[in-house]
Amino acid sequence: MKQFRIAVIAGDGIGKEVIPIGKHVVDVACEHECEIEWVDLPWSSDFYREHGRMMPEDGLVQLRSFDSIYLGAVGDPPDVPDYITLWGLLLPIRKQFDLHVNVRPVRLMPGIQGPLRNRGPEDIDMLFVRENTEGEYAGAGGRVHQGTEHEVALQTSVFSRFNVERVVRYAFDIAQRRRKHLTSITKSNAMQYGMPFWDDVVNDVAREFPDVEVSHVLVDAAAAAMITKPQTFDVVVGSNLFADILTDLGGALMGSLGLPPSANIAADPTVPSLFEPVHGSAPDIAGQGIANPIGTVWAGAMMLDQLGESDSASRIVQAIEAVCADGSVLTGDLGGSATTVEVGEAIVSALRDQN
Ligand code: GGG
Repeated sequence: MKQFRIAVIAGDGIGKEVIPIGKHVVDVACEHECEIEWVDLPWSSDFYREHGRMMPEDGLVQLRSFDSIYLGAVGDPPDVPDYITLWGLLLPIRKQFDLHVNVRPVRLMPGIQGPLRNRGPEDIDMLFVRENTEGEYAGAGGRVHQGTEHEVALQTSVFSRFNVERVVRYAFDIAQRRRKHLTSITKSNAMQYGMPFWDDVVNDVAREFPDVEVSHVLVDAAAAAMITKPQTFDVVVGSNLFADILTDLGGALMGSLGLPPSANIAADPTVPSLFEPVHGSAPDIAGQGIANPIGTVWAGAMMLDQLGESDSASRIVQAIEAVCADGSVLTGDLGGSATTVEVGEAIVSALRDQN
């Protein structure tokens, strides 16, 4: 039986409530296939309050030895500023481990009432590939004359050919195995250096994939088209910030931001990849036991898939589909009244029903 060691960072807010559900579902899904040693790491805003940092000094060294990282959510505003929580934990992991792409499915699940009139699961089935280590999140910039009326802040986007090329190639490769259409998100009309460069790289890589049709769409137009003609999107590739924003819109199209998962994939397969729900810590509902655990459970399925346990991964996604289609055990964000734990139990029982 295969054995995996997984680092668990439940983090803040609802992360602490949804992660135990995800772990349990993953354990049940692969109970005859693999054995998982979960190692819980208390790295969070509470850890920051106690130690003045989001993770220990050797945190990244500790993480390196795991097969995967399973993360809930980070953020505890206004007590701890969001830039502290993100730059103290999630972003250093993405950068240090070269988690070059962030794969985010946007699917309307059968049985879920999305916000768009007359649109069903056949209309909303996209896969976002988000550039994940540079772009607008490169961390290049600074503040000068701080605290004076002459204060200036610079936040510089960074696009390197090496990185954009491999991210775009990753997206083309997936598009080739799906409906053979790739939408590249741009803003080359207003951002006259980085974005025409991005478009050039997409066009260069496109020559390796002649069977994949490519559309270049301005980010603002893409946001509108995701609402007015979502069926035109198959695989979508975008910069770090653009794809982050559009995938929150994607979560809304799915009916709730509690549903979408994400996989931060390491370029080097010997380095752990990181799996997390798209949503954040949701302080407004934290501690009430009502958070939707589906995004986290689905992220667990993406983790199993990346670890080579694709049957168990598919079974989890099927169980999620069954719970959504049934519709009787859903959390409040999806119009139901079930608790986080009850949705987890429903997914486990759907898994058991497959046997
Ligand atoms: N699920 C992890 C989490 O808390 N995400 C919220 C967030 O703000 N993430 C930043 C990002 O993905 O760029």
